[in-house]
Amino acid sequence: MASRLAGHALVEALIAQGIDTCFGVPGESYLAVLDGFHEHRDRIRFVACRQEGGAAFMADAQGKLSGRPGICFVTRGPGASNAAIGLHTAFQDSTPLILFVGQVAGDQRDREAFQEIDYRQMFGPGTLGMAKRVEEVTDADRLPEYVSRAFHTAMQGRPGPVVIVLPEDMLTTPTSASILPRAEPAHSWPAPSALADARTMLAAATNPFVIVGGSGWTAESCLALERFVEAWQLPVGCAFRFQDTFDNRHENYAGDVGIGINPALAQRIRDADLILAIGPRLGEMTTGGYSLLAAPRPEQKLIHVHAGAEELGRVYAADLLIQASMACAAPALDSLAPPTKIAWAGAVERARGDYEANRVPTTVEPMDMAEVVLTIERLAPPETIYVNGAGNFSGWLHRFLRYPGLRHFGRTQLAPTSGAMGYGVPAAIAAALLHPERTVVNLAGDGDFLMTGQELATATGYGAQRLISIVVDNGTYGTIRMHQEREYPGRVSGSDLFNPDFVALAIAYGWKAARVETTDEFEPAFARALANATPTLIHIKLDPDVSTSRTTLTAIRAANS
Ligand SMILES: Cc1ncc(C[n+]2csc(CCOP(=O)(O)OP(=O)(O)O)c2C)c(N)n1
Repeated sequence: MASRLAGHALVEALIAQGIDTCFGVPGESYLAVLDGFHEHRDRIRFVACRQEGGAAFMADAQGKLSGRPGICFVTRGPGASNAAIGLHTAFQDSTPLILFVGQVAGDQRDREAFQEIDYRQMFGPGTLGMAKRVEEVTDADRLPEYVSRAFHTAMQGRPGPVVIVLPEDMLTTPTSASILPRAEPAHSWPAPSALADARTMLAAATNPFVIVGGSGWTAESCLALERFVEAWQLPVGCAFRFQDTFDNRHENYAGDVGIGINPALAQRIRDADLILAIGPRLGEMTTGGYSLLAAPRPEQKLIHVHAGAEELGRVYAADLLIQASMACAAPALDSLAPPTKIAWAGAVERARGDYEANRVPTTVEPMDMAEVVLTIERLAPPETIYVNGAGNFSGWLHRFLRYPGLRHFGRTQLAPTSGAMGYGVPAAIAAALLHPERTVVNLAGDGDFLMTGQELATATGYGAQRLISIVVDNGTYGTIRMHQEREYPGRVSGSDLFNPDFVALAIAYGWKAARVETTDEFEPAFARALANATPTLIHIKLDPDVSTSRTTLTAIRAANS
């Protein structure tokens, strides 16, 4: 292998891993890598973002959409600090991601040199940390080894983020190291005895319920899941922010198990005698604050299937733990023959009835967010990718949108389990840049949107198309206002927002834009946005009293008085 700068070798290693797009903000600490991107510009592109938080969110979206690590490059101290939110989001979402951080040169090390940080300290790794692995490459000849390890680590077991630290002088060192082959994640199959136990427990149940989610699903495994729950007549809920794992239009789908859960579904889960959790890590939002499933020992029997050994038994002392990757778990479950008589016959229809009833909106004047979401679903192409950040506005998507299920079009939901505001704009832009053939719709709150709104420039600069960002402007950090009205009625503090003219702002960034103040105005505005080649922002004015899809601030105050 001919000698070249280690910075160039790193870009070659990424190309060998099948990466054609990286996100980042440049820094003088990794100029040799940027030069490598120039060298190989016909095979890989570096998308220069406006803030590292946005770049890291974009890489998270890339990881979610591809199932392989999303790639983010940032400079030392300030850049890495900005990127932390994306790393944390990828950790809580179990998204494969690799964050490359430029670092001071080796001969400056440990002096608190310009922008120097100890990234092993900063990012973990730890069980509550921000990264699965943090490594610093000091030997240019071993760079390919570190890249290969990072890809395996990010994808295997419970997927997650890995940080690789790149000292400046290492990147400018010539190396003739060979690039290692593309990393494919190792899969684990359920042990036959565990599978037999699962069948015994399921067959003995009277009222079982399935919760699916987490990373590592493939179209084939989702199809196998569908066959399994059909054969066993099992109702299925999707874990928080993994609502696209199972087709929401399927008759076995019972709803999303997360914030703002359908009360009837919550009751169904409490009443179940067996919960079969396939893939989710059963976090706080999916378990209703560890109350639907009491931690550490739930009332219901629990079978927990997860790819990461470290995740099994971490919160719940389950009755049966099965370590398997989702690509293998679902086909294995699909091989289990159901009993001839199903004790819970009719449960699917009852659960589906509750789900359908929950999708019937109560009319709200003058702007009905439920109608907005139903209109989006009616008009948008079936393979549309839906994106949201964090805030009460996202509840309308969870309740009213029917995600197709990733067996049809891969992932159609990009949303942060971590509840990171600002996720939506950059994640949507990444989706649009990576999948120009698909429509991308981002629903954002006014608070959420402006955390990363400057990335609109990235969308324009890199020619994003079929991208629609809808800003729900209620002039407040509405979620916080809701909590304030509950806990400290009438004492509004720190939650009011001053907003710019969102339409003018979007136009300034080269987007098209429209303002909508009544429900009727939304459909034509959205239809025009779908027809636009350029990205389009739709600014929705919403009365701040309309707090969630279920309640108003007035009702919360009344309940308090
Ligand atoms: C990065 C970040 N900062 C703060 C919060 C706390 N937080 C959760 S929701 C919320 C308000 C969201 O406001 P907005 O986007 O306007 O949506 P709304 O709740 O009004 O629908 C805040 C501040 C958070 N989740 N993430």
